[in-house]
Amino acid sequence: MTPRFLLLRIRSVRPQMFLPGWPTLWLFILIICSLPAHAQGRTPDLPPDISPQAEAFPACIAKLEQQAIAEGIPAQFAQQALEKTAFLPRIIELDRKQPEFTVTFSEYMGRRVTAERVARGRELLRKYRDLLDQLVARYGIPPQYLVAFWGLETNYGSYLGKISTLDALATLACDQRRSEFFTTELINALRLLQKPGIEEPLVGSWAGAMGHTQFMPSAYLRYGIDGDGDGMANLWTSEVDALTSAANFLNKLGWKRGFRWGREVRLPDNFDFAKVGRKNKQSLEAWREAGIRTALNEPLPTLPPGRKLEAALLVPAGYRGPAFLVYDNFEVIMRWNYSEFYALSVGHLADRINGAGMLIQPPPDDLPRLSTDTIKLLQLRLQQEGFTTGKPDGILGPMTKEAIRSFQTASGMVADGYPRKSLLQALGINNLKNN
Ligand SMILES: [Ca+2]
Repeated sequence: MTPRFLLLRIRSVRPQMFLPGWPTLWLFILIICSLPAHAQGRTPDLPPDISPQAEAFPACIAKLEQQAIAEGIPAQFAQQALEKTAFLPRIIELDRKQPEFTVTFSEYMGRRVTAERVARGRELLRKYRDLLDQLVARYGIPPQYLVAFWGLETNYGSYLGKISTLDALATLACDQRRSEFFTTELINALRLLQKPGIEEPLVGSWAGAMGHTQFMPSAYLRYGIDGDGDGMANLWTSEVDALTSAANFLNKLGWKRGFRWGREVRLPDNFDFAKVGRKNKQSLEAWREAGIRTALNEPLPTLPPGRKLEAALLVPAGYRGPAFLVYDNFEVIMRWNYSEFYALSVGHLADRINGAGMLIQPPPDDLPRLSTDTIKLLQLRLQQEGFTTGKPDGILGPMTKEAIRSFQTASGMVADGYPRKSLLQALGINNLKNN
């Protein structure tokens, strides 16, 4: 179901001629006023940069249809499915929208790993215990991780998204920004629709992800599994299919059986923060020798002979916040969603669902939320000082954090890659009144 406000379809309303009495007239006025703008005969106001795209949409759809046919979708099927698609201007707006402020680790995790979500996750772990035990035996993914992904993606199926997937993908395929990616996903959605039992309307998020674990069409096609044996992988209505498919997906992404995602750790005093970052991997033994212990101040576990583990150290809220050693399975989680905060939240939620307590070292909540303009300025200044950040985009990504760390090392600061006030001041950024 597509929310009506998202649709750009201009219809005319032709009220039948009649002579209304007052109550009927009021009812009539009420109905007219409650109709969306386009149903009232007015063209919705589109931002000037989206308007040409809306006009070019029919031609774009015709081109996509030809491409789909060239890639093996039957012509009549492609035509019938695509001719109904609508351009959704709101999706272009959502896709281009940049957050005004960066989100701190404390805020990000605080919103996703809530006491309620942990409690519900524990209930579901019990409810699906038999299935989850079968899945760990078959795919190697421990139960708590599957439940954690489910919790983060759709709050255990409580919001699957209601936007037409074909409309969403067609709109994004006709936008220049990531056209190639979404064209492939649109054609894969058409392939998916040819599977027995899968019918329009496909629904999901505004970016085309579907079902309990929010699979894109390509992932659905490649990794979707009919877990309950009814003849089709239905990721919208079958929790069994969704959990089985998620286990299969993580297995194919390279999950290492028998290993954790990582763990919270405790750093020794005077720790050298130049070792922080996903690129600086060392063996568990090397980290132990560097003085790192578990968050409960116990020695890091020793691995059985013959097993090796490479780990990287992350301090997502700077040196005053929690520290994590992350293992190979952390990279697997990032292949699902390329975000360190996301992967840390999956790992921590999985631990909590499995009975663990809160972080030993909570992230400080007094860190400033930096505006994207401030981050852009920071990136420019770092570039001017000779530290590569990539194109200044206002996003505090891995490259920018790496540049901050290099600058901090060169200036004798704690090199944790965190943009605190002293760092900004050292780069001549003093005006933080917008933060
Ligand atoms: Ca099924």
